[in-house]
Amino acid sequence: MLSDLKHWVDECIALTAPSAVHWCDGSAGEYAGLVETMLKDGSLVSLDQSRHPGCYLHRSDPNDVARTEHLTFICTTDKDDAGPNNNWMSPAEAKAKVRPLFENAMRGRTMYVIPYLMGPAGSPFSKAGVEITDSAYVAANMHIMTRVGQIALDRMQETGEYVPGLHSLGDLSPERRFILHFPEEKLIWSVGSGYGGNALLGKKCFALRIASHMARQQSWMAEHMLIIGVEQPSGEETFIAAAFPSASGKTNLAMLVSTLADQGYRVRTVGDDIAWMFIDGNGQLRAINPEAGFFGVAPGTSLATNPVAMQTVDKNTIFTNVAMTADGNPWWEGIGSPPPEGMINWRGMVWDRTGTAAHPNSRFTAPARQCPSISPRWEDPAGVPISAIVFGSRRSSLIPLVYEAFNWQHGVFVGAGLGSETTAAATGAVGVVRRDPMAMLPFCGYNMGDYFRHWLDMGKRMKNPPRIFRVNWFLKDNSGKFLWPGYGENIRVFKWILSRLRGAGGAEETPLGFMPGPGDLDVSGLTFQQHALDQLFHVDRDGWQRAADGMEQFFQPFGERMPAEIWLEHRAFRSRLRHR
Ligand code: GTP
Ligand code: SPV
Ligand code: MN
Repeated sequence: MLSDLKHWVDECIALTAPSAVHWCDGSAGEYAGLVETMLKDGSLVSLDQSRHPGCYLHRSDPNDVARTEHLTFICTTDKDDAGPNNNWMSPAEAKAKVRPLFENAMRGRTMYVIPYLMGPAGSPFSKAGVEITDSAYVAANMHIMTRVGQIALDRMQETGEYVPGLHSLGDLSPERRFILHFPEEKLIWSVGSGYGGNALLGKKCFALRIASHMARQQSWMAEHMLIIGVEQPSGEETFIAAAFPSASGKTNLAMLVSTLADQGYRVRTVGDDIAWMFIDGNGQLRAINPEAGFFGVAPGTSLATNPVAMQTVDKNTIFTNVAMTADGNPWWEGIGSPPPEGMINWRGMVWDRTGTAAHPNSRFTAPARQCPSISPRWEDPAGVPISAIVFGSRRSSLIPLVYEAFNWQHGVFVGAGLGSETTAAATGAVGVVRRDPMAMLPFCGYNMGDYFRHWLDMGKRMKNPPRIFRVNWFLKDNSGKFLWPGYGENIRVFKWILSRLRGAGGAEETPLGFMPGPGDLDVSGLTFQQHALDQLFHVDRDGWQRAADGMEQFFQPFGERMPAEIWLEHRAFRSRLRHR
């Protein structure tokens, strides 16, 4: 196995011609060396070490600040296997086109070879990858986001398997940027970007796109989901997985500080972005967090909205594209303090107060183990049992605060029809509603018709499939203000969800699903106008018919690959909207 790895690395050396090769061992000393290298070459700036020990700022190229979905490809032999949800090139065409961009790309640069493990040590569900990169920033981030070194080599030796990923910054030009996935040979090529999901290949490329393809073949699931444990007054802990599109609330929900703590409701963090889920011998769905850190959105994070994240990023954190105060502290819009004089913006220039000081997609990379709400079970090799799946998204109108699907098949339809307003996490327009099934549109490594089929099949293989819920924290009133306070108050919605799981929670049947009736949602202590509550649970039948049109338009191109069950649910939904 390791000779196979050596062979691939030698090939990459011949192709990219680095001036030095460094095999990463994942040690603290190695991380310190990476930081030192970057401080010297200016790609990291040291923040105030007395207030933020071990914290640094990286400013990426202004053309390289978010995932670039239009430059991301699934390269399968048959175009239909990638599906209408993906950009496609044949493997041969992709390699012919992109290989020249790797030729001598590392000349004068150090090549880092990073063996990494996705998932906890000792878990049968964890998987190894190797990323080759010419970016010290990527290597340092991989140290935080994954488990690097011998632990990964051991796994490769045991299983004879790893997912290779070749990455080069290239010249950072979007004209010569490609993020390529070869699911048939489980290979990743990424060139021309040093940012987040484009460059940290363990994350979206492996743990979602390649892993989703493997998961379908091997009957498990790789999903864009957070994982939390919710404790209720009895002391019992219920684990829930929740899918929200990029920059739409996963990290915040994963770190929720309950406003109902005095009633005994509390949340613990297992993961904030990705869930790998498996059916155990008893037919129970279980989830692990394949990551070891958080790559979270900075703007909007404050002591009021997410105190847990604020504490998590106090130390040992790499900030990317945030602003910096004159005294060397990180700053972003929504941090909770007014912008001080002399601020340096994310471009590294004195901020003249035009535009935002921090980039809207500025982020922090922090180790999960230093998160105050981290669950004692976050590295449980057996994973945690999942009792409910929640789909959420960012919609300023139409979608009520919460409802429950009638059953698994209906829930799969609810997830498949998910629409969300686009965010700054990917380049392109922001605030445009698009279909983003299961929050996986940018991340499903194969035809989504087959993906819906896989969801339906997985439900049949489980003894008690998790109940499925839909939430929306982002409804706005006519003046553009959020109707729901969100953040820590979202625990109220989870209190209702838990009561539904126990068979105790009241609900009314609506065309959408089961919704809390009057008095079923605990809003005690919140100052709410009745009409605001009415809006949070309003079912706009005409608006939903138009949404059903949008789903139809999205589903149609999948043709034969679209499961009949989804169309059946679609017709039943339309009919409920007309009649009930
Ligand atoms: P990715 O890391 O891109 O996958 O995003 P994410 O889903 O983890 O999103 P995150 O939790 O970082 O939230 C993104 C933005 O939504 C932040 O600016 C938050 O402040 C905001 N947000 C999160 N939860 C809520 C909420 O309950 N209400 C409102 N109004 N805003 C929220
Ligand atoms: C997302 O966009 O969903 C992220 C950030 O979690 S990135 O790693 O850049 O994909
Ligand atoms: Mn994400």
